[in-house]
Amino acid sequence: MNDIRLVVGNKNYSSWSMCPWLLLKMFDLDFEEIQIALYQDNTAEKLGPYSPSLKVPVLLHREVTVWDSLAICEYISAEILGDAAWPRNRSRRASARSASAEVHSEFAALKRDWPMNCKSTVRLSPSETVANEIARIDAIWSCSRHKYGENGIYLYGRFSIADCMFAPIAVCLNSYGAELSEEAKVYMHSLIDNPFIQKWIHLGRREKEPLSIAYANYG
Ligand SMILES: N[C@@H](CCC(=O)N[C@@H](CS)C(=O)NCC(=O)O)C(=O)O
Repeated sequence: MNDIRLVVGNKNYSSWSMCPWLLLKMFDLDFEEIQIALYQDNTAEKLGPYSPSLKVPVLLHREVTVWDSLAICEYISAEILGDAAWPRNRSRRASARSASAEVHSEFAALKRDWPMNCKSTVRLSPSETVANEIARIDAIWSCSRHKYGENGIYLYGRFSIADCMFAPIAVCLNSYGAELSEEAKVYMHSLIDNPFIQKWIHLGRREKEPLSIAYANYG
């Protein structure tokens, strides 16, 4: 059995699963992926043995279980990568941590109204609340790129956990056609063009499970 196992949901719409999956891929860590289809009659039964929250993602590393996307990314960085998944510099690191936590705790309207759906081809007009959230994301992206991005194409130059946390948001903003500043658009495309994100989208589009009622509006 592989030392590192990651339990994920459907690639088509499990946005949180994408974050640690991308981190493991970007740092070339060998892991076993256990995929469980969400929103099926037997989903809870299948998740039960792995996930205390009955949600995905979950990381199983030797005897350790970690659930929740950001905690998993933190764990991988600290325990497996020798801290390499955060910027080294203290102020960059503080900014990257704050932005990652903000993805986790904010943007409720965007997550509800513009859920990730790799198959979607519809364009959406944002409500005022969603537009305000997109403007905040644009500001984080533009400001971080401007202030910290000189050494690469990612938010803090070198790839970090912050990019993992924003990856599903980039997929949503790209597929639903969000209006962004030039600087934010360039960063969004750096994520969308990432070969692992391309792979995730490609695999998501091939999945056959029906969309849940929650996502039916966007099917
Ligand atoms: N805060 C959690 C959220 C996890 C979450 O909501 N996962 C969704 C899939 S993206 C899930 O498992 N949903 C199943 C359900 O709600 O029954 C994280 O960041 O991992």
